[in-house]
Amino acid sequence: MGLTTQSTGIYAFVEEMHQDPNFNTDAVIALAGNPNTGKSTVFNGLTGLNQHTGNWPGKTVVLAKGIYEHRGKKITLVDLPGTYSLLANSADEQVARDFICFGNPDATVVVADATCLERNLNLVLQVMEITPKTILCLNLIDEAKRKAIRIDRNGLERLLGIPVVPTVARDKGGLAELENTIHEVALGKRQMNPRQTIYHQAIEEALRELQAELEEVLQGKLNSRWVALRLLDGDSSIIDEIRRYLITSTTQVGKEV
Ligand SMILES: Nc1nc2c(ncn2[C@@H]2O[C@H](COP(=O)(O)OP(=O)(O)O)[C@@H](O)[C@H]2O)c(=O)[nH]1
Ligand SMILES: [Mg+2]
Repeated sequence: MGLTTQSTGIYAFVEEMHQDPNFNTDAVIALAGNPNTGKSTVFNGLTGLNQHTGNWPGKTVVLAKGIYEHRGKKITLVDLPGTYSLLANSADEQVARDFICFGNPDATVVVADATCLERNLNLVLQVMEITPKTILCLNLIDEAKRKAIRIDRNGLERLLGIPVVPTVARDKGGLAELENTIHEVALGKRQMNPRQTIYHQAIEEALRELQAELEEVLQGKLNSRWVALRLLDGDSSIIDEIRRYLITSTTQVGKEV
């Protein structure tokens, strides 16, 4: 099956969301993370019963979106399928990737398991490569404590250059701070400066050349470094998706927030 935008229904989903007369939101937030990190617990903790579950158009991927209010702003959360990577080897990964890349979220929260941070950071770094508006929700802090794992939150924030919020989602611990952080990042009240992954010198040189050319074509619609990396990867599914996005984005996807 061709891995196309139509098959994942990204535009159908985003359009449907914005055209819904009841949809009245100030920011859309993507919730990503490895399976079993507590994503749905965070999602339920923030949105309560104010949510809707359905299948991603054209796929058997389950997707939930929900709304909550914070400091007078309506925030929409989209609970993406659990994924270990965004390199799109499966329908789940593709949906998560497409929403983060092409769905125009105002921020992306990556929920990570604090007991195995190293494995979870792979996805965090991939998301940071796509969007500077990335927040790390360090969940299962209670389990980490039980295993005598201590995480230097400030050190991690410094190293990654993104906000890090420790949570115990099952007890709603830290969710108030997560709401504040989402608000600041999504509404542009916090300066973001994510650390970039630096590749081998030859790759960095190729990236510089490609980026210079891409800037003109992309006109700020997509992150040029990320697109250049995908071109170097030669990942045809994402290249098709980027092409489709650039054609359709001018006519179809308009942000109304
Ligand atoms: N101990 C502990 N368990 C949690 C926490 N957050 C979620 N869980 C549990 O972890 C399991 C997976 O959570 P879920 O939200 O379904 O994860 P998802 O697959 O990422 O959506 C469930 O049994 C939750 O009750 C937490 O902060 N601490
Ligand atoms: Mg879940």
